[in-house]
Amino acid sequence: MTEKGETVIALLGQPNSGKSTLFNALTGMKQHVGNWPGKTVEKKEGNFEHNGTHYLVADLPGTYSLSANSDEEMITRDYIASGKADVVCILADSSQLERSLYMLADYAGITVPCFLVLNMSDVAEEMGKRADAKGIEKKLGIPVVSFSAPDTKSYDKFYDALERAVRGKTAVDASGLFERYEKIDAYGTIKSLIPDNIIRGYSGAWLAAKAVEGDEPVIARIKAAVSDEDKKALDTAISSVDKGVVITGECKFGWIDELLSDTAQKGSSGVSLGRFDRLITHRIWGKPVVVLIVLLGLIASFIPALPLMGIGQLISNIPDPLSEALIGAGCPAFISALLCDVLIRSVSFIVQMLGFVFGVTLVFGMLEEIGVMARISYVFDNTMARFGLQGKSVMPFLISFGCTMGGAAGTRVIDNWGQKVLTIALAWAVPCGAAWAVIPMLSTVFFGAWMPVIIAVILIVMLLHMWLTAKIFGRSLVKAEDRYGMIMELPPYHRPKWGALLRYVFGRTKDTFLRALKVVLVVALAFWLLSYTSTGDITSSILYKVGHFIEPVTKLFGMGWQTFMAFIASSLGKEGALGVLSTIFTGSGTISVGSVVGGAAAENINELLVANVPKPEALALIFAMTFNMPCIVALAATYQETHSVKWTARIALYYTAVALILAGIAYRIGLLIW
Ligand SMILES: Nc1nc2c(ncn2[C@@H]2O[C@H](COP(=O)(O)OP(=O)(O)OP(=O)(O)O)[C@@H](O)[C@H]2O)c(=O)[nH]1
Ligand SMILES: [Mg+2]
Repeated sequence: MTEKGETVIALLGQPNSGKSTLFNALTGMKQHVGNWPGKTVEKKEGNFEHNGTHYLVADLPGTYSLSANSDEEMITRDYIASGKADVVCILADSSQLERSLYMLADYAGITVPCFLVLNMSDVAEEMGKRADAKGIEKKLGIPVVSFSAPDTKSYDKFYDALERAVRGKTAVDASGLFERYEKIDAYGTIKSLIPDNIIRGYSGAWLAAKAVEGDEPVIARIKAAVSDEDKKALDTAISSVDKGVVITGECKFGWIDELLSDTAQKGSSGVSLGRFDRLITHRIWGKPVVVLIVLLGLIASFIPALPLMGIGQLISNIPDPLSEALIGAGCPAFISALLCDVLIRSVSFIVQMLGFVFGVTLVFGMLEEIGVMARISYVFDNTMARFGLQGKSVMPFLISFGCTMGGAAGTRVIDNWGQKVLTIALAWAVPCGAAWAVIPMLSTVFFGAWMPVIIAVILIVMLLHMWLTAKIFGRSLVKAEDRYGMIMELPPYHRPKWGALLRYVFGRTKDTFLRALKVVLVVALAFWLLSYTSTGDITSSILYKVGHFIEPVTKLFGMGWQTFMAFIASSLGKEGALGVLSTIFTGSGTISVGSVVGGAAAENINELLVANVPKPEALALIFAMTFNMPCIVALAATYQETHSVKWTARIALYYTAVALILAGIAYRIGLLIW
């Protein structure tokens, strides 16, 4: 119970059992959900109310058991021992019940009240598997529900089980399991040496089983509570056990089998290798097929972009007539320029890019939900090992297509610090959601139908960049003996849940819109102010003076001062570049350099850009922006995950330098073409 009187529920379950899906449905929050294990890496809390009771629910990182193998498992165990949770909701995946009930077996002996949710009942049903929740409930003595977390209509069952568990303070009846433990020689001795209640919520039976498994933190706690003599007896008993984890594991699986013997139908086998799995795990065809899927996915992402690009272009036609009308109506030039040149043009840009964000999130969200992303990571496990990384590193890369910050945070499942830093360093090279919004749009503006070619080249450069970065940093970060692959398990396929997926995609698009609006407006406003002069002569503005001063240097990288300013702004967030472009190149009003540079009577911002920025320079800008550091937030996340100022700064400087070099190369190639 919290100070505010909320009842606290902890969600416990193996990775990918649906904890975050349940959490989101209960709280209305937006935790990352996807069909691969290890998404939630940090405890998240949220609130909800039901029948007048206020609840606080904690979404814990998924763990396979409650042993002390990893940070996540320790977080989970400590949370339960902290006494914060009034009730623990244990989730199991009904489509692979035998395996996923292992968590329940490992929980047995903990006295914090609990209930069991047999999630993914729809997936199980499709496989012909059926579990008798009532029968299991009778055997376990705790409330058991069988349901499907994305199906919000079926939540009555869930709330009912929750209330019964809280009211009845229900604990698992695991006598059958303990009987099996009793047959282990050392177990009885160890259990008799453990005083009562040394860790809140953990029974002597649970602690003894963990001690048999050789669980160091538990053994240390027991030793701290007993006499020297008992300590010696304990050591003798523990050292007499060989492969304790295997022995208790057999007890747990035996108990689960017995539990399910007359309460569950097995159905077809769980994770069978489908035709698709055989294809992508093929020695020769696997990788090309996977690369093709990603490329097709990207191309498909552009389809929803087209209508929004059209709308954005229409919006960009508003400022000119509007500012004329405003000035005609006696509105001060400053205000009219602020409204038309900063606000409306920024919105026009943002609407044009949102279509891409929507498309990429939808297509890749769907692939992730189905389980394709997990398979991609599986296919590249060996390749990753060659770069000194783990198969687990692939997911942060793929997440980085959406958001580099998410990618950096996702590296928390990588237990080796050097591999983690290297993964983040490489993830920076992956163009993020904001880049996918800005780059295709600018490429279309400048190069029309050639946009897909530019995107393809960017993807190839990205791979080369990652390869080079791994070569440069890999040696000092990852020792040769750590260069092994670590295969991620293949989750069963899921049919995408369209409702939840669309909610997620619209949510993401909305978040991006708001973020972009903020970044673009702030940057546009700042640069507009810097370029504002009362006389209307841009050459006397601060921006122009600074720009001209540095231009000899920026020219080396193929960029004039205006585009270079856009590059600088893109370090804050890729959308920032749009803010700069829209301010510096706007055609109306007094502050325009558009007419100064190009003299073109252009109608909207896109035409102004084309009139004022030569194609080679545009290409330079596109490469500079794409491979620039992703954004300020990604920089902060990198520091947070690496805990190293040195490495964060090193990566940031390296990326800035590489971006500029790539821009210089792109410019020179552009000169040869145009
Ligand atoms: N068909 C179906 N899919 C589900 C159900 N519950 C969850 N999912 C899907 O299963 C996948 C895993 O769900 P998550 O909620 O992310 O699982 P989690 O337990 O939080 O996973 P980690 O954070 O990685 O430990 C997602 O693709 C969900 O959309 C269900 O009842 N039926
Ligand atoms: Mg989760």
